[in-house]
Amino acid sequence: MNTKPIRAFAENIKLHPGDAKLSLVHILFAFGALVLGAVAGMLQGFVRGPGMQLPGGIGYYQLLTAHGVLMALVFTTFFIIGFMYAGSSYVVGGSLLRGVRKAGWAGFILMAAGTILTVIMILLNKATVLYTFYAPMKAHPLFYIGLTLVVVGSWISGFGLFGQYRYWKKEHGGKLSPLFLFMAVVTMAMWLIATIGVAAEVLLLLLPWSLGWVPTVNVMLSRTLFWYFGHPLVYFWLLPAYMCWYVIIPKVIGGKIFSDALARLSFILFLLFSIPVGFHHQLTEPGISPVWKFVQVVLTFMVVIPSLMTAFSLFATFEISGRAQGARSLFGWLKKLPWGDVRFFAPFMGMLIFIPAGAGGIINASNQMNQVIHNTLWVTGHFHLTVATSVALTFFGIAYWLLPVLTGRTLTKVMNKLGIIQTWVWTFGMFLMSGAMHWIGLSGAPRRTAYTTYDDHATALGWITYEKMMAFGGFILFIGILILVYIVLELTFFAERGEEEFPMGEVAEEAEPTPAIFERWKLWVGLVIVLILFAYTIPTIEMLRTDVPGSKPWITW
Ligand code: HAS
Repeated sequence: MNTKPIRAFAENIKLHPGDAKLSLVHILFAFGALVLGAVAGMLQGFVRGPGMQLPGGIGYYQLLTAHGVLMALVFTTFFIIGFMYAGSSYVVGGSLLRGVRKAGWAGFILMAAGTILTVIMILLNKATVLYTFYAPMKAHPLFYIGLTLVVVGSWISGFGLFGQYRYWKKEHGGKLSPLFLFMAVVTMAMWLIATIGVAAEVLLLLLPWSLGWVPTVNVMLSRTLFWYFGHPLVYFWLLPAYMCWYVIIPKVIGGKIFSDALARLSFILFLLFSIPVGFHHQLTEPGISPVWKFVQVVLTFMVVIPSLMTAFSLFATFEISGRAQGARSLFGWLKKLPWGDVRFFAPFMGMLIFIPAGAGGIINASNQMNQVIHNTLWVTGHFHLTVATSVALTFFGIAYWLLPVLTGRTLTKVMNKLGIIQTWVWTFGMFLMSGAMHWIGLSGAPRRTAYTTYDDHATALGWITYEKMMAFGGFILFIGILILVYIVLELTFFAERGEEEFPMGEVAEEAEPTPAIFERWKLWVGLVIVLILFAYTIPTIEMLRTDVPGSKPWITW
């Protein structure tokens, strides 16, 4: 059976003040984490140079841990949940159920408490284990407990969104759900299934070992559980950016969503294929048979497909909207895009950068080429393009209109202009930093390594110019953060009062109806479980059965 997507939302939907407040605290907390993480990031860039020392005995790896945890785990998770709660409230008419709002608050409090605990442990130098917290490096138990609270909090928020979705379906006699809400449910479902891996890692392996209850840890199994979670984690960052690209951007450019069905299909494909692929982060590790690595590499190439579908859909949206506005020539529609509107420009730069960033991902996933780039700065360059540019610029672009919506203010012309400058600064800084990382990564410069010239080895000496370029890029990015903070404060507390549009896109009249099968959750979740069992059961049994000695804890800092 096919069903018609929602073609238009009611005029002037205003968010319930409780929903606006809930979303606002998430977004502001996210930006607070971003600022702290950025300070750590800039400082660690500077210690990549001869004779550079950090004050107060702060270690490079301690900064790197703070930077990774605050940026990759805290900034993203809080922003994503804040955005999804606001958008879901809008598409259900402006008010979430009271129980859902309460779940949102409970989730926020747990996540905030967990973050504070985790950050305290890092600042006390008791958890310098980087954001991947690889065993056998051992952190203080409170670090793991803090991270557990963050995950449990996010589950509660996710259950809130599931509850809202179920209620909407019941109220509307099973009709096709709003696209935004559907996407939020897929994102949180993927997150829930993925975080079971990291919860198992922490609760069954790391915490008992860190508390001294067991003497050793199965390193291979702990890493495997981490990457079972770690790869879908990157799609947990990406999918909310895609929500903006699919649903928000069409409205901002004065067009319509090209195809509701295509958008839903791409999200379902992410749900299916983003989890059983963690081995592509472990291609060089022993203890996993090459057959299972190969299987997961094949599945990795499956997860590229929904991104290619997204690219197609975006080009179609841009072209159709440009032609509807009078563009005639082959590329004339490009001129019709609202280049002066930061709500479009910042996410657009994110999309543009995602073309080389995604190509880099495909290189990483190719078994042979992975042997060249694994554990080098190339990988650091890759994720600064994907998450720190494509995703981050999209989140900044969202914040520029969402903050005024939540605070009852407007995105003034001056702030819009400053946002465009901020986007250029960010893109330029990242171009320098990430470009240098990619380049020296290819000649073997290792990642996760403090500055060293390896006894003045000629190859390592050749990296120095690029390391300076990385530091300079990092400094420019910090300027980008300062501009961003100014805009965020202005839009939250000082900008002119007024009504800012919530740019929620509507589906094009000529789009095909959407097959109802996309909302058959038992089918999709069942298939996800089958794929996960297929990709992980035998290798996990091998890891448990082989006579692995296990490792005692190491504190390397
Ligand atoms: Fe990745 C490592 C493979 C995407 C993040 N990745 C990482 C790490 C992070 C990360 C954080 O296979 C390091 C983890 C660590 O600490 O060790 N990655 C991929 C592949 C993809 C990919 C195949 N990664 C991402 C995304 C991330 C992210 C997205 C964050 C958000 N990655 C890997 C592999 C490794 C890895 C290996 C391990 C390396 C190692 O050995 O350690 C794919 O999903 C990419 C598909 C993307 C595309 C691009 C589509 C383009 C679009 C834009 C359209 C543009 C438009 C603009 C419309 C095919 C959608 C219009 C333009 C006009 C001019 C009009």
